[in-house]
Amino acid sequence: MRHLNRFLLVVFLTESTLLYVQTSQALFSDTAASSSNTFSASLEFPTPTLSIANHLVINEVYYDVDASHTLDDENSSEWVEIYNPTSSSVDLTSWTIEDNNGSDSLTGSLSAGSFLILIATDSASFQNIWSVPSGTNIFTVSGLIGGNFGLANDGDILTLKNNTVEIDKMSWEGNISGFLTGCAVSCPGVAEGHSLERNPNGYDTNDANDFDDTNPPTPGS
Ligand SMILES: [Ca+2]
Ligand SMILES: [Ca+2]
Ligand SMILES: [Ca+2]
Ligand SMILES: [Ca+2]
Repeated sequence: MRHLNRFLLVVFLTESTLLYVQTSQALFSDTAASSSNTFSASLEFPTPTLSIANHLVINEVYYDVDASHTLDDENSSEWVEIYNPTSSSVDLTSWTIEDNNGSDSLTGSLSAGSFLILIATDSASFQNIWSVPSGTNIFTVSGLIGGNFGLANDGDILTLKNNTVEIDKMSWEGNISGFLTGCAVSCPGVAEGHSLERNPNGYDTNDANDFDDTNPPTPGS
């Protein structure tokens, strides 16, 4: 009788072990299937829409010039990149760009997905010190960019207008008027030789954080 009991105990233990292994395998395959399902489902989620503007934007600003990119002086070596993120060409007749103390008239047109670099020197000198993609629009403004004093390193604002309609604006450091949010006390600025650039190009939520500290700057791309 003791032998029979021992035999039954062995049979019970063996079957329990098998059942446990089968259950473990079943659990494992259920988990694997579940993970797989989750992964498949995530592929079907829509890609979030980034806030790319549906109008021209001030896309990159090189306001704090370093020695290796200085031509005659600081202010004549500054530049501003305008970007057209829309699917249509824009006629720039009657468009202006303003800083804190003056404005410049633009001219020509900017085709869809293209960049325009506003400079305060001649195009050849500019392209000697900056690598600009061929075909990029470059426009020399009258005098300095904005008003008589160029783009102040400790804070300034740029406003892009079509006639009197404000299309885009941004500011940096001590000037906090260029954004709705993101710089209540002072706006982000950059070290000498860096630029402020929208990331990605055309990204515009009217927040100071739409711009990144970019080094090296990228005029025309
Ligand atoms: Ca400057
Ligand atoms: Ca200024
Ligand atoms: Ca804006
Ligand atoms: Ca750029």
